Amino acid sequence: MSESTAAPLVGVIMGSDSDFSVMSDAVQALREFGIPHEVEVVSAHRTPDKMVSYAREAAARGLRVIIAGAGGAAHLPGMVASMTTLPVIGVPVPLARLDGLDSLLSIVQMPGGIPVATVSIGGAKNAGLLAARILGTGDPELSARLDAYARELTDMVDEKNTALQA
Ligand code: RP5
Repeated sequence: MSESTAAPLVGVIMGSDSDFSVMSDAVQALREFGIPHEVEVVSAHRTPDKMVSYAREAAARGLRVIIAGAGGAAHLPGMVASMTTLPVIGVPVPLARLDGLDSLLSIVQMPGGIPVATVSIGGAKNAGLLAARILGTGDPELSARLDAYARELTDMVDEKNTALQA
């Protein structure tokens, strides 16, 4: 399956194009694993109708995971999670004020029943990798590549330890 022509499995959305410098790490991770994805600005506050239709139509369009990043009053991930049963991964985007703590607390403190898997402040890379792991549960070939990636990380630490001993 070609990443560029296949229907997207992961939707990467963000509250503003100003979030893309952070959210691009999620896109990069998805690219590395050849996972078909789409990227779009969807704002809970500036485009509320679009947010509703995006969330409600996502599963029927074939998306399997949504990664939603927002900063400040970061309502996007939680609102999207309230309108779909797809797994939603929230990325707290750090803004100039409050260093992203406001974004983190806005996303992580969801009421019981509406889960959002929240990564660290600015942790879009892990959001992409978590989406890959979710998809990997039903895709042995992708799962094997995730195993290989984990081994690469181990090898890198081993090499650094070898260098420290030299
Ligand atoms: C949030 O407001 C967005 O997710 C963004 O992090 C923040 C600021 O948006 P801009 O004013 O830069 O467009 O909704």
